[in-house]
Amino acid sequence: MLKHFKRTLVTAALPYANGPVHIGHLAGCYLPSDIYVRYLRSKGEDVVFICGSDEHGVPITIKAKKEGITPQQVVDKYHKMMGDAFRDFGISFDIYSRTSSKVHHETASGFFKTLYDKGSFTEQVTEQYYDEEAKQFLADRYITGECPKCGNPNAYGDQCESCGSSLNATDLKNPKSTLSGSAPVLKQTKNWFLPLDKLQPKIADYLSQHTDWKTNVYGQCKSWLDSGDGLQPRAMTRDLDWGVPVPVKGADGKVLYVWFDAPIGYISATKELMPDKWETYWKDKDTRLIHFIGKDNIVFHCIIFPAMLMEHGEFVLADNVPANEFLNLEGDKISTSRNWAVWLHEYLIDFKDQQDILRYSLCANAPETKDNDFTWKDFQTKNNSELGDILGNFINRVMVLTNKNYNCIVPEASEYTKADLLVLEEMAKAPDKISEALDKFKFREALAEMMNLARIGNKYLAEQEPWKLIKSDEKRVKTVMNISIQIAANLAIVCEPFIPFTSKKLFDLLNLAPLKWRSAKNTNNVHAGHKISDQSGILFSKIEDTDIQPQLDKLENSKKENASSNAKIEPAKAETSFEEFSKMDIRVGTILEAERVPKTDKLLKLKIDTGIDQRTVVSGIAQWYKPEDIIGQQVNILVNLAPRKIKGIESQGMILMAENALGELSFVVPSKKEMNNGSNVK
Ligand code: B3M
Ligand code: ZN
Repeated sequence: MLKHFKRTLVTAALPYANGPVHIGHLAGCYLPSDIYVRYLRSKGEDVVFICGSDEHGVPITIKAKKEGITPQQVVDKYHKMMGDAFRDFGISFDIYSRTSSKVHHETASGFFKTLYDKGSFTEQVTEQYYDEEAKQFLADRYITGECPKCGNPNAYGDQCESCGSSLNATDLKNPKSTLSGSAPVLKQTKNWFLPLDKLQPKIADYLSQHTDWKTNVYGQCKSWLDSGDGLQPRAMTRDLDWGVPVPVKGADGKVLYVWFDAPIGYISATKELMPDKWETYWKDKDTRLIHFIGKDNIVFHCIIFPAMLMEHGEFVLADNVPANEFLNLEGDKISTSRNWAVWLHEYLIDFKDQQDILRYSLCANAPETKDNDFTWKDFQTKNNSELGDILGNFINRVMVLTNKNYNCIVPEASEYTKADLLVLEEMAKAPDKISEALDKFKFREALAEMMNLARIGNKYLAEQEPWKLIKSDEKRVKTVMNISIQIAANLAIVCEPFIPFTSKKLFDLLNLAPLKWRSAKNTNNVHAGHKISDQSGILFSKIEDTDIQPQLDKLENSKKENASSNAKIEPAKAETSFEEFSKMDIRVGTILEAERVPKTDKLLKLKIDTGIDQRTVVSGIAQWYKPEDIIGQQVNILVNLAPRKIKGIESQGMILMAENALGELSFVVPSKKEMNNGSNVK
């Protein structure tokens, strides 16, 4: 049963400002939160939507090192880029703040101080990993090793992204510094710990009130609480120089753990947005707090942050944490470092003003209950067969018929037939069906219900055939068109949370000011006599194979680049002598004839002028060169290699080829043309 709250505070995970935004971010967290908030706004609820960049922590300093710039330059660059991408995709945050802001530093610092003064922390000198080469403690992502829980060999010092466990660096097996690659040493240092072990009963109690959470979220939380020794104390400070300084004596050179300060960023951003009213949103128990996140952030939002808030005592706790699973891309994990991603800013260059296609296809494929895959083929299908053929087609028919028959004036309906009453009833039911799904964070289902209304409209038109009836029963056509226009208007309302750009176009086509959710139950939002636009109603144009091929090519390139940059350069072979080398007789030659060796994929039979003679060589280059393209090609050929039979052909020598990491072959040729056949290579 949904409890009623006076207001809703929606947060979307603060993304690290260390790279541009990709479709995985959008599908996992920002799109569902935006849909939800737009829906609540449309219902006229009091809702605030908070986000911003997470600008602290090791992900930022690692990126700075990689790019050869300062952490501040990193966050300035990406904060702007990310904010722009979210805005361009219609992610309607009320504020997109950042954790390097003054308000945030003060808020996070103050929060820590409050807990410190209450005695919430235990001060402990522990042994932490230290990199002697880099002269630095190795917190969080500065250290990797084998996860003690699932065996993932690349777990971080604070978390395993494979199984979601939160870890302490000293839990890792075979730890390695990501700074120098060396094995770290242990060194003593003082930090402040949140005794999660002691707080476990309170946290367990909190979670037990939320058995209604998504099963993937509740299940994860439950398994931490129930596993082995239960929750463990966790350091809330770090020996690092980038972050919010620890505001107590004896903490020089230490900053707050990024997962301590980042969620407080939600509070700081609310403060910045509403300096006078923020407390109502965070402290009044009539606030419903909802965190939208990806699954790797569950432990921090469902256990650690609530524990911090409980210790503080003044704040409301999350009422729900609808975390999504991960989105893959063309069957492979999205990865920034491998450039295996669709970047939002790049998408908008190739698909200008087409945000809604991506919003639609990501929502239809949202990784709601399990990881899911985005493919360009599916993107094309979603556009062509759903947005275009169903929604677009319906709207276009409505616009064209109204323009043609009634000069854009909405005709009057007269008596309703059974079919009319039925369609009106179905139309009025649509918003509740969508609401029901959205209230449960079932975005895919909600989207399908939205599209279903367009289907209903299409079916109605197809059955009533106003284009035929116009000759025999003009009065009837008026009723049919009136009803169809009502469906179009209601579609404009209910599609707004999902595809807001299209909704806006639709209202413009209907020449209506945007209507709110409750109006979608009405069956007469557009009155007879109202003039709609005479513009074409084509909302979505076809996406051709040639439109998506460049995207697939881009990914193929990433794959190639990765293969070559990851390629192991073979170590040098054992030393040889000049005498040994001089035994090789290598000459410049020219290919005179070339043909495929039948029944093989790789082999070409070549006739080569070596300057000494003309001879036959069988060479494995057919994948890379067509016979007709290489007649006249100069080559280097080892002429004194003992003859060998290959596929029944005697091969008298060997062509020298360069081979790259992908196994691609290329001729090695003299760089000046004047090298006659027979010239020595030495
Ligand atoms: N920056 C992790 C992430 O970007 C982290 C989220 C913080 S939410 C308070 O996935
Ligand atoms: Zn693990």
